[in-house]
Amino acid sequence: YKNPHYAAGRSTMVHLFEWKWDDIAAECERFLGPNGFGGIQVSPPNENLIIRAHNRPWWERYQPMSYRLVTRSGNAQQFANMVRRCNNAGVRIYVDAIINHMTGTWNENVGTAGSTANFGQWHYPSVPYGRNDFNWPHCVIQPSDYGNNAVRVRNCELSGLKDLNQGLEHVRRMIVNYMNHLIELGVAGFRIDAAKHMWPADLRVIYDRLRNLNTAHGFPAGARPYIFQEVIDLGGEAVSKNEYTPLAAVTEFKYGMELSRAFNRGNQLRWLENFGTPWGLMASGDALAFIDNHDNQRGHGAGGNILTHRQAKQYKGAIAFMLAHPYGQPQLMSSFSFHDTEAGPPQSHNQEIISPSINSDGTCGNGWVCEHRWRQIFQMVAFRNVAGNTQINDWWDNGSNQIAFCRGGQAFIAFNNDSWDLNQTLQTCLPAGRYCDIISGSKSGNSCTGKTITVGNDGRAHISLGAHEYDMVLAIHRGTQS
Ligand code: LM2
Ligand code: CA
Repeated sequence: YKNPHYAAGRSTMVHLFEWKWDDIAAECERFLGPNGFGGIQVSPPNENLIIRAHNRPWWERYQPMSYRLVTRSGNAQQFANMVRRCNNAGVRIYVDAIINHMTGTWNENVGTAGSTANFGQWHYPSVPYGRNDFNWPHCVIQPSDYGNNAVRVRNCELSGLKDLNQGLEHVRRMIVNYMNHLIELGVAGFRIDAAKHMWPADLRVIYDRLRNLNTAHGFPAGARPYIFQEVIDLGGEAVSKNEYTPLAAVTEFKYGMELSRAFNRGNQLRWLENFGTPWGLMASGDALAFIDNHDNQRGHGAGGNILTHRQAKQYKGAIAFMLAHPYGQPQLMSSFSFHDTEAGPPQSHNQEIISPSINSDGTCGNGWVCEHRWRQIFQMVAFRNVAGNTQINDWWDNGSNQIAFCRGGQAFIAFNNDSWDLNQTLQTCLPAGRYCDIISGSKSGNSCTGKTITVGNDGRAHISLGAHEYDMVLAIHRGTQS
């Protein structure tokens, strides 16, 4: 469950938060496929409660009404069509699976597929679930439970969301049927929402009942779904990420926290030389690595001082480090802009999601940030693909916030997060020639729109990164020789 089964030569996934299925299909064909992206985490495709009282907040999608594939992102046919088109473009789809709970109690009780429920009776007829399918007697997780009571963290309600009992055969069967339906449609795996709130032994039973990935969608015979379990573990809690790594991959929240701290100048970049397990991170092969996610970019989840698109220069620095460093399976965040932390995606008067528009320079409009289309980010996706399985070598630092390293003989990157300029002749490990920096510009025909780096016969090149430049990174690789 730890292999994402990307198409050959691909290595990075992006979370297209709240995107519609038709728009994702188009994005696979026009941008993600051609630019070497490996996969997409999509918002929950199953029916959720419509919450008009909060003007359709993003978090209504974390309140399941049933496993019918109808949401504001689209219907079952549109979902199936998206998966097929993305797989054809070489881009895999991973589903955010909400299997810990159903909705909370609300006055409104109609879902996005038209289902109704009786919250007071724990009755969800469209699954169906009834009172006996939930943990009983019901209780609500208290903040102190996280420190000392794993049973309550697993068996009580997460902020009032009705807590399913995954120990029961009927509940397991409903969840497995839902996930197997998605596998049949061609998805490559799942994010397991709120995994901390479910028993590892129950999850193991569910995972083991999943079918192999669909060979008609290009997966090898016998391939198991990629599963990354959402467990927020920054240390000191009753539930540990180590209980989940024996099952499948796990979200490594410490990763983005530490890189955000470093690129915020709360820690010197030179210390990143041994970034990984010495920092308390889980083993590389177990980790989904990311800077921000849909929760902590708006103060939900673990929160903390996480870098986002709003602090663009530092953020692009942290993302470049993530994509240049071999640790984990990296995931990018792609956001809509917001001021109100509850606000849902851009919507029309009748509360339909408004599609992103694509500007002539390739960036997005209509309220969508599309970090994945920023030149400094998507060209680093190609960098990671070119770097492949190489490790870090020829690490250089100035004893402070200027660092550089090679990925085998494939790629080279330098960072300057100091308040003075970087001007150094450094080993790039690349064959002699002229290379285009993919941060200040791109390769265009046989020339560069940004900096050109000349590598000598000894592999060395003069590298300059001014403290006040637009970006703090310089990156070249074998694919950018001009
Ligand atoms: C997750 N991971 O474990 C998601 O990443 C996170 O976004 C989800 O919370 C959470 N688990 C449940 O799936 C979000 C949001 C919460 C919101 C829930 C449910 O962060 O604030 O809670 O979705 O929509 C909302 C209200 C809360 C209310 C609750 C129950 O904010 O005040 O509690 O619904 O109706 C009474
Ligand atoms: Ca639970």
